Amino acid sequence: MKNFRSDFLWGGATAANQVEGAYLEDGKGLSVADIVTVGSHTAPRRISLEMKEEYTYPSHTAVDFYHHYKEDIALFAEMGFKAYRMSISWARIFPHGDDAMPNPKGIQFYHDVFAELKKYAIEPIVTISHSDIPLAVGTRYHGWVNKQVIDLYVRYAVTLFEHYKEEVRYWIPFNEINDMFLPMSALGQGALIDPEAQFFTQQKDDPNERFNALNNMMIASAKAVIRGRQINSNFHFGTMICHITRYPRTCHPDDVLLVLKNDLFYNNTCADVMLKGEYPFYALNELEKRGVALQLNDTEKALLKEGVCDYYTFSYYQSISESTQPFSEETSGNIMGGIKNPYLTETEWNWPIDPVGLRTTLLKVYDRYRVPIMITENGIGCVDQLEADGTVHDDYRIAYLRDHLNEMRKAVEDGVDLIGYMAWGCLDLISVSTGEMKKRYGFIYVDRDDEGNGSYRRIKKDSFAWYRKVIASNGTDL
Ligand code: BGP
Repeated sequence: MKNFRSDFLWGGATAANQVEGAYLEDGKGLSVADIVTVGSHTAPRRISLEMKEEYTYPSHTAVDFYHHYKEDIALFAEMGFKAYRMSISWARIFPHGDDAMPNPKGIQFYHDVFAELKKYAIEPIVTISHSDIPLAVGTRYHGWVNKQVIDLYVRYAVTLFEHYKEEVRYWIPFNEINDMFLPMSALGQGALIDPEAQFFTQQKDDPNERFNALNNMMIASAKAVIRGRQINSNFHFGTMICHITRYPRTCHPDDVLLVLKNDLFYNNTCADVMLKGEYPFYALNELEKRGVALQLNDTEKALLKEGVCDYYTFSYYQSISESTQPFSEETSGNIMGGIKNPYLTETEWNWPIDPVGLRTTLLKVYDRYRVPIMITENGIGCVDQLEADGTVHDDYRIAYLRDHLNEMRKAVEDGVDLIGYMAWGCLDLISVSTGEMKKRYGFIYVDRDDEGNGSYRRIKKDSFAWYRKVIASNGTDL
């Protein structure tokens, strides 16, 4: 029976704007993430260009990884991490995106982080852009809709490749690039900056602009991949897809067709471009139907063909159910929700819990792309209780992860070439959808609340020892 490969990359994942804090320290510029206020389950986050005092901006302090990275990485090492997925803050390297020179203190910070990881033989997996572009790229250039931003990004990426070519092998050009399929996420990617907007709610949207912004991001990725391989032929580049596994709510043929069409469009388009080098027929037709005129010339088409990634990564939190018929009960989810699935339970934030869906996804994705796969995000956001004796009993998190790892193991037995698993938010961090701190994912509790108060002390949850045992047994002891 097949088991996880002996060099399986067990680890965890975070993103700069959700952990680092120090938002203006050592020359960092403002990022789009720095102008988004805290929200809640019911109140959406706001974009506020003016930095109003009455608002809390969670990224400004986050969980202060910037000053705690040594302690945090030591804790990752104690769990036995083989890899750590992190992102680099573009605005720490180029504070305005178009600065004449990179910021030396920003460059140094990541050298220091990589050196610390190396001490413990932890492989860095680096996301170049995780919903975090310099604000000036949004305000001066109107973000990714402007083709000049392709060059700014490539310059930024090449700067990283040159500086970190001895320290980093695994790169991910963009986090969840297909989030751009949804208007609400275009803001996070800096595709447009609308000061009136509320984050993660439907705002005025121009699909032509949005899909062209996405197209520019994929051209930028291809160009960066080509340049990166020239700098170090051992670099690996991964696409990162927000994979929403979809089920027909009924077996009515119309529901089956609906799910197939949405799967082709939302899940496959970006992965096809970034792994096969061209848009799939379905997406091209669909975009045309939606009035999108893709600005993609023959030179750019050739770049997409040449600059393909070599491994597939995705985030998986839940599945959604869809139907052409009306159903009243709905669920939430990562980026999008669906209709309530009577066979699944849900998290406190109403995200369906579906471990089998992970196996289904792995089989489907491997069958389509036949490249090594890495799960770069998976986990459960919960309100954790810090007990008076300094313990956190998160058995619900252990249960969620155990069930998912079990299905992941079965997918390996099925023959899927899986190379790694990064638990999302291995260290408690700021939630993207709500900006809240109380929605926690970590094995490590951070003492900080939604107003930014707290000692920032790190505390091991029960899941910490559990994950250490999982890694020590290479996934056989769940
Ligand atoms: C993904 C993002 C992550 C992360 C995760 C959990 O879409 O890539 O950055 O935040 O979702 O979502 P949330 O923080 O809203 O619970």
